[in-house]
Order: sequence, then C-alpha cells, then structure tokens
Amino acid sequence: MENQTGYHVAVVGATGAVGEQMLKMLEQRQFPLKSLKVLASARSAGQKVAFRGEDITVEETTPEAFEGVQIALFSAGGSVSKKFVPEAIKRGAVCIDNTSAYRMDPEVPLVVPEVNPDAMKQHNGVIANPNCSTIQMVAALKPLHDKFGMERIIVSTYQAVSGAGAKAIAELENQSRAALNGEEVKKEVLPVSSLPKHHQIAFNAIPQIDVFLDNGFTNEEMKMIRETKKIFGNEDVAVSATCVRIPVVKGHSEAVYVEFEKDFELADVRSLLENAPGVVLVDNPEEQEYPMALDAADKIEVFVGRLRRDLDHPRGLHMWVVSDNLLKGAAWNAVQIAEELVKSGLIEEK
Ligand code: NAP
Ligand code: 3JM
Repeated sequence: MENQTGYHVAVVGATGAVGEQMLKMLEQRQFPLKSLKVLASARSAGQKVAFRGEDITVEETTPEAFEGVQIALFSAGGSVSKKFVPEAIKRGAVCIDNTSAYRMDPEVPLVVPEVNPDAMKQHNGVIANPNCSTIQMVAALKPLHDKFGMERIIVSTYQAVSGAGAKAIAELENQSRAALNGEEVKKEVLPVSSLPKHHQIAFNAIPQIDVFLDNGFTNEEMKMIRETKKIFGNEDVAVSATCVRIPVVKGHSEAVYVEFEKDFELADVRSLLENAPGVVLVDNPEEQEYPMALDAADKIEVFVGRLRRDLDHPRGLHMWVVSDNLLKGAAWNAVQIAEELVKSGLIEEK
C-alpha cells in the first residue's frame, strides 16, 4: 500500500488478536499512511490481510523489513520486541511497543495519552504501551487523582480471555461447546500456555494471569502495581492487585477501591468523570445501568460506574471500570500514541 502523503508505518504481530485490532484502528481513525507493512512470523508470511478494501501480504519480521519505516507498532510478544525494536530504531523508526519488554526501563516513557502525554516527548526511539488492565484503571483515576490525590489503590480484575491471545479465545469457545455437549473439555492454553499445567476457563474463574513471582503476586498483578506508579510518577502511592481470568471474550472489568488524601464529594467525583477525556460515566443504579463487558466491546472509551463512598473510610471510593482490552487496553492506546506523535510534530511526514 503506497499513498502520496502520510507516514510509513509497520505493524508487527499483525495476524494476532491485538495486531488485527491495530489494523482496524488505523483504518477507522483514517491514520495518514504513506505505506503500511504488515509483519508477523515466517509461519504466516504470504497470508493476506484486508485493509481499506485492499489485500496486503503479510511479510516475515526481519531487520531489513524496517528499512524506511517511520512508526512501528509492536505486538508480537516481549522477545520479538527485544530482538527487533533495536533494529527498527537503528533504521530511524519510532517504536510503539505493546509488550512488557521495555515498560519498566527508566529511559522509556510509559504512556496513556489521557494521563501522561508529555512523557512521550522524552522518547529515545521507543514508547511503551502499558498493560491492558493498567491502562483502563489509570484513565479512570487520573481526573480524581488530580483533584483529590491518591494514597492507596486496591483493585480486583475480571479479565477477558482475548488478553491471552487468539488461542485463548478459541479455547473458551471450544471448551464451552464441549462442556455443553457433554464432551471431553481440552485444556491447553490457560492460564499460561507455556506452563505445563492448564485449567478449564469455560464456566470457571481462574485467579492466575501470567506466572507467579516469589512475593506471591502474579506477574500481571505486579505489572499493574509497578506501571501505575510509573505512569503517575509517584512511587509513594500504595497499589495492590488481584487479577482473575473469567469466561468473557472481550472487555476487562475492574473493581477499583481508592483512598484519597483530600475529602471528596460524590457529586464532584461524578462530574470529574463525566468531563474526563476518553471516559464515559454509566452510573444509574435505579435503572440498573452500569458498565458491562458486552457493552464496552468494540468501543474505544473507558466506562465507569457503581460509584460509592466506602462505609468505613471517609476518603475511600469504590468504582467499577470496564473497557475493551484489545482497544483502549492495547491497539487504540498504541494508535492514539501514534496520533499524538504526529500531532506534536515529533515525526516528519515523508
Ligand atoms: P496472538 O493472538 O497470539 O498473536 C501473536 C502475534 O505475534 C501473531 O501475529 C504472531 O504471528 C506474531 N508472532 C509470534 N512470533 C513471532 C515472531 N517470532 N516474529 C514475528 N511475529 C511473531 O497474541 P496477541 O494477543 O495479539 O498479543 C501479542 C502480544 O501483544 C503479546 O505477546 C503481548 O506482549 C502484547 N499484548 C499487550 C497487551 C496490552 O495490554 N497492551 C495485551 C495483549 C497483548 P504468526 O501469526 O506468524 O504466529
Ligand atoms: C499480555 O512475551 C510474551 O510472550 C508476551 C506475554 C504477554 C504480555 C507481555 O508480557 O508483554 C501476554 C499478554 C502481555 C502484556 O501486555 O503485558
């Protein structure tokens, strides 16, 4: 694909669950593309993907593939990013990385445009996209933190299987069908495909996302804890997380409890969230209206509801935060960063 003006863009991991949504976002947002390269492993090289009514051929990710690329969006796993981000930078690209490979590197900005857009100005060729569960939580907390100052966050997540990739979506569908038909339920992917032991996700809830660490938390929980502190530039905010996989295809839900330094009125919390960029307040208990994964699927916003003051802590607030994990949690946040890069003139049109 070659246009007169715009930017030379590559999507790495374009055949995956996140990569597919990146292409959809570039298309929907009418991102100014001069050319688009779709990259994946050698396994899918030669396959076609549809983009703006054209078929684009998938190419193998190699160092040379980044020749002439100005913006490279990565979502093919941490080891692929570690190997190819330096190659892309060497060839002049700015990389927006969706994996955990560079997120905690102090030289790398970790960006949610609604929260810390200025951080991306200091990039050295790579800008990291936070974990899906972190992104939606910090987007909802940002306007409240600015006004009341967060002291402590305790979050429990209810995460969709699509966060674990295309194979996990297929596993939920296959297991559900098999269980309902009274057939053998095959367990091969969740909770962590690379570990030898697997559990059924259909009709279940699994309190493990990613591997366990020595402190008893899982890596997903530690990602939420560390990334939240980095994004807010505040190591003093106390953060604790419990991450759970549930049998939902798209949309992560989170029960977020936050304690503030300053007193708040619920009416102010409500109006701050109503006016926050990228956030939609859905909080109408009388009408049984609150955010739900099915309603958030395929939307780019973060939905917040069930606002209530804690019964014992005078500055404690509970809320329910839902977003499409593949969009704001991954592909949309990455394309939004690319839009900001372009807007801020950090990359020149070719
Ligand atoms: P997925 O559905 O399993 O897709 C994986 C993609 O990576 C496919 O396009 C695959 O290509 C490609 N790939 C695998 N090995 C490769 C290699 N050696 N060289 C080049 N491409 C390779 O997984 P997904 O859910 O889209 O997630 C992909 C990655 O994005 C994850 O590993 C994670 O690091 C990141 N992610 C981030 C978030 C977030 O919260 N921001 C959320 C989910 C995922 P083939 O088709 O050729 O195998
Ligand atoms: C979400 O490196 C890998 O194999 C990818 C593991 C992974 C990650 C990660 O650590 O990048 C799977 C799903 C994430 C993420 O966003 O942190």
